[in-house]
Amino acid sequence: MATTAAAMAATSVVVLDRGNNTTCTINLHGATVVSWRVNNQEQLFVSKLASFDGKKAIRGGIPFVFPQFGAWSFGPQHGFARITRWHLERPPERLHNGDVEAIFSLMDNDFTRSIWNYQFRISYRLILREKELHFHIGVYNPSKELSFTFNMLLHTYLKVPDVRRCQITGLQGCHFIDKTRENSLYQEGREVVTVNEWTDRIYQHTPQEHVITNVVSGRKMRLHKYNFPDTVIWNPWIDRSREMSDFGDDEFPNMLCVEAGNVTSPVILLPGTAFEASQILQQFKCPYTINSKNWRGKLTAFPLYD
Ligand code: TA6
Repeated sequence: MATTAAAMAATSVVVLDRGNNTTCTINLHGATVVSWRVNNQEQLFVSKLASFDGKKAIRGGIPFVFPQFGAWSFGPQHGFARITRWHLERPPERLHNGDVEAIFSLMDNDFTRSIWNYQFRISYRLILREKELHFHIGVYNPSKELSFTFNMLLHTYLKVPDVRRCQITGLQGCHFIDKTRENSLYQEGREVVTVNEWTDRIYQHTPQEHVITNVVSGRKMRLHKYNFPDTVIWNPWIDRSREMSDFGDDEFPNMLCVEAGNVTSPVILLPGTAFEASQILQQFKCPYTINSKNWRGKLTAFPLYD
């Protein structure tokens, strides 16, 4: 029986269910996380015009950018990983502590080699915890002779009630490439970064942690990253929204991209070696507003690991 597009689409979705209306849904198309619900509250933004045709990148959730960030003379913008079907290496499994884990993988194939003629293997392990989502990534170079270089980034679309009320910590003093001003280089002077216009910045050598305030229902999101030296902040505002057919003109106030990645310093992977990186998203409630004098040190009061 021919697999209908709908059946294909249906079988393209993997759900991690931790109970208590806490779930994470991954589309095998790009291994794109398309939903993360904590106690039935969606944490990620997916455009109402997003395409799920198994060809175009999904507009929202967490697309996986590899091996190129941005425009690419050899292939699609942001690489091929987000528009390629991944393999479900290990189906969702409940761990002893109640968390749920699944592993996805992507290897080179005729399509990827037609664009980027290297052997590679990526393993992408997702762990759904009570209020956290963990991402552990391994990139392996199985070649005996050839090294390759790559960018990698998790293009996280956070769902927010009003992006103008969000604040992002951990960028003060960092240099950034401003793609809204001819890619000129600047240094961030603000203790907390806010977004009130078209914003498209590549912050370099950022600290391991950012806290984003006023995400879903006024809570905070902590992004903890390892081996991802850069942080991209993006909101298309109205002008760029109109340029995207898979993004509603009125949707920009409800999303904020905070993207951990290797952008300005590509990774060089020697033959037979591997590279690892990880990200943890933690949703939490904290009585302290970032401006209140006594927040310092309070935001780290929430242990990442029990
Ligand atoms: O990550 C920010 C960015 O590079 C922006 O420049 C903008 O282009 C965005 O990604 C979306 O890119 P896409 O290829 O998904 O339209």
